[in-house]
Amino acid sequence: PQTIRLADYTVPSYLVDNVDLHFDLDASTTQVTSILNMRRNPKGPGEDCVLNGEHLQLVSIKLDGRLLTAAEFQRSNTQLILPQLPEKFQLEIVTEIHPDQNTALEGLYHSGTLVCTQCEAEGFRRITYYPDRPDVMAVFTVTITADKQQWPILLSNGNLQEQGELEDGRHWVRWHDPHPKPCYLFALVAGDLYMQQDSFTTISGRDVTLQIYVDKENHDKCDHALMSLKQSMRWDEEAYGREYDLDVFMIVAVNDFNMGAMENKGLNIFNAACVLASPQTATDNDFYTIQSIVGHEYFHNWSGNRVTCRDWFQLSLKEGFTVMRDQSFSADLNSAAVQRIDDVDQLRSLQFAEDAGPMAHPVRPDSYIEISNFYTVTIYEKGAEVVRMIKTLLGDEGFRKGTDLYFDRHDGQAVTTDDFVKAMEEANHYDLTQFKRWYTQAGTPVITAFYNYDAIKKIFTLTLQQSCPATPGQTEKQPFLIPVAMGLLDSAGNSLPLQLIDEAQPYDKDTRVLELNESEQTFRFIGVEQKPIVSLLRGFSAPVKLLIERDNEELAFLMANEKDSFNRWDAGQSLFIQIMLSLIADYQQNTALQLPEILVKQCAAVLQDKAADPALVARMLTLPSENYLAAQMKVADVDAIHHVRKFVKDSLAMQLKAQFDALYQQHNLPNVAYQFNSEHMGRRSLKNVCLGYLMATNDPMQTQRCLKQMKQADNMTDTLAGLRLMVDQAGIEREHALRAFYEQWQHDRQVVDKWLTVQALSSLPDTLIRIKGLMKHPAFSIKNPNNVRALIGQFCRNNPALFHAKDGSGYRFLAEQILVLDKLNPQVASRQLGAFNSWRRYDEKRQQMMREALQSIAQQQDLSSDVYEIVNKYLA
Ligand code: HT7
Ligand code: ZN
Repeated sequence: PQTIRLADYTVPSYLVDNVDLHFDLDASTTQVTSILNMRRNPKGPGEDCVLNGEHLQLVSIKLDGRLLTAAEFQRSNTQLILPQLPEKFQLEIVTEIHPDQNTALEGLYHSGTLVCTQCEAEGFRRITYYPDRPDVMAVFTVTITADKQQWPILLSNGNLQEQGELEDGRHWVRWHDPHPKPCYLFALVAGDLYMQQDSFTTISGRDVTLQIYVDKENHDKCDHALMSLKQSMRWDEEAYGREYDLDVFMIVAVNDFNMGAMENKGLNIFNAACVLASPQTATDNDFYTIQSIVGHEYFHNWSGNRVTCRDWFQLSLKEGFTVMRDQSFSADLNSAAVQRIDDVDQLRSLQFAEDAGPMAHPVRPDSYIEISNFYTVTIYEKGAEVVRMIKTLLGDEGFRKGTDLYFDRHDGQAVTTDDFVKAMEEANHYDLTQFKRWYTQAGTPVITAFYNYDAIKKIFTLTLQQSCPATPGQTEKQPFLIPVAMGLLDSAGNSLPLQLIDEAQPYDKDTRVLELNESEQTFRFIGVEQKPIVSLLRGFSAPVKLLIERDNEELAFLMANEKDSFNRWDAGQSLFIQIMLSLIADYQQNTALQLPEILVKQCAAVLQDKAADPALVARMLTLPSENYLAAQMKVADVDAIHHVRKFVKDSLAMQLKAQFDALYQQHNLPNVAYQFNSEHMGRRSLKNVCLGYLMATNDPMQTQRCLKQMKQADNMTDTLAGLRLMVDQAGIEREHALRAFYEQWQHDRQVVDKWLTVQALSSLPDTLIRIKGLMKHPAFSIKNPNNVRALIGQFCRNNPALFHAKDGSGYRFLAEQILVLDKLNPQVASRQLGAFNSWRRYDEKRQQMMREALQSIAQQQDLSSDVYEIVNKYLA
């Protein structure tokens, strides 16, 4: 496979003004006729017109109405090259494709009884020959002809223009999208679906029809997505001044989908798991995720569709910015503090690991082999942090000025991250030259903080040093511009002044953003009346690791007194980690474990804080994951981590049993009907965290309570929380609970996936054997990405103690599955490889077994470019 480099980018040689697509739909052979009105790009580099095309059967090509002979073009497995073309011309290309054989789920494919498309990033080339690159934007008109009984609903982008009946039981529709778009935003759906409709009046008074299409049995699970869509449309008007621009906005739910959802213009296609929700079948987390994904895809209408990417190296231009937008949306609609904690938790567990591993890449990568491998947490989540830092530096108003300029200046264009930054700079007269290193340098910067207090001069001196570890292909890093939001606290937890030594006026806020732009910088604060406790990176103002020496008492103080709720939570997490790492060292030296009293005291205080938001309390009481603890160690000791984490949980449970019990009862409201709102979600999450601790006491009464909760619950959040806890206890009650759950929910795909996941995450030693058994169960299909992620993916990523079993069985299992998957669906196969990302951080024996597993994959002939790229980068 070939490496594609940003440095080799050239503008397209030919442009497409408009395209007329005709689909004669048939599940086994669909004929696609594409009429392209094209012209030479005066700025283009080449004479030949190169069209991409893969897995296509070419039927005919006409140039300005004349049928071309085979001698007049060249064709390979991936391209169609037409030499000697006039300045302006029309091409008519007829191809045949086979949706029912398409297990890769790219291009046009079958999912159950419907047919749909997925074109991002490079799927359109599996439909017809076309310049499949985002900087070729065209106006699309799409005509679909299909059997009416089989596919009564025929959808594509834009507005419905015409439709009609044909004699042979077929019908046709024509869709027109007036907004020029790259072909990755093309979509088509044909199915026999239920449709729920609503409407939205935009800020300028235009009525937009909203439609959600789902399998008929899911007719009662559309309300939440529809509500989320309306919330998103209003929010984008209010927060960014962006209005919707077509007569209709459609969402279709499909069961077989490689990712979460896709922002095709006017016709979003969603993984069914990211749309369908009812209290009985979806957890609070599902409801929350659906709201944020519906928002994310809708926000792409401006950040991605109206203004798109020039090339795929600019992917974060749309993804990072849109994630940042969806995070703000969720924060505005729910709890901003909880949103920030969850976002950062995810970033630190997943993106920091990517940045520290063999696939580390900048937010704007320099090269790739397979672009599908770059839909990463770095592009999405770190990309969002980069945009967020721009907002922090410019302030809310300045940022809005920048986005207004960006959208207005580049509407209808395909642009770069540099264009985005330039709009921010010009709208604010602010130089972001150094800041742009966040786009080009990979790796997680480390800030080390030192401080000193001069009690006589009342001066507090803070020294910050920054460095960034080497990453593949980048050994030396230049200093970043890092916004460090900070504050100073006195011994009672009150804010101290933040006036710097060279400033004439006192600083008037409790938090100030320091701009760290050198390898080392010192900040002197004057008028500090007592020795302060410094709080750094409030709200996690930059995606960095912070090293600051604090003893347990100082962390406990911050946990109790810090003003910023993110940093309060973070201090608690640091306290857990500091204590757990020290217990791990004890365990490794066979020293008896003893839980420090301060941790029990702090957790008790959190449990007793009547004024606190239950959602925050739930997060304060949640221990860092085994994976995150592993990432804090030089050599990850799987067994010690597992043992110590369990020891801490069990000990807290035993010592604070009465408090957990009281809080469980306070927040368990069996007679109150389910509501999706922050208050109720928070109460449920806290109650279920308490139940988790109570189950750790091994008291049979708690097992009964857990079973009772499952039985009485009117919602999936409480049912599943109970089942999750039950599967960790061997015995007849566990088997009974699992069987009853499956019997009740076997007809619901999303719930069955949850049933697979709870079993994949079980800590019982026979889990892998059971997983292999479940793979033969009628509920599981290796061709369905959701099934694969729910069972194989969850086991390999989130059950570290068993995936990293000493005998290497987890590693061999994953390698075998990847080889099977690669033949069916390369994108899903290469994603699963991610479980080996940190393989070099384990002990020698495990490293050797993981190397062997990776080599067994690398040695296979005919690997997809997806798996080839990842496995070779891991082994390099
Ligand atoms: N922009 C969408 C990306 C996507 C995708 C990429 C590769 C293969 C399949 C895919 N399905 C969707 C989703 C988003 O970020 O909004
Ligand atoms: Zn996106």
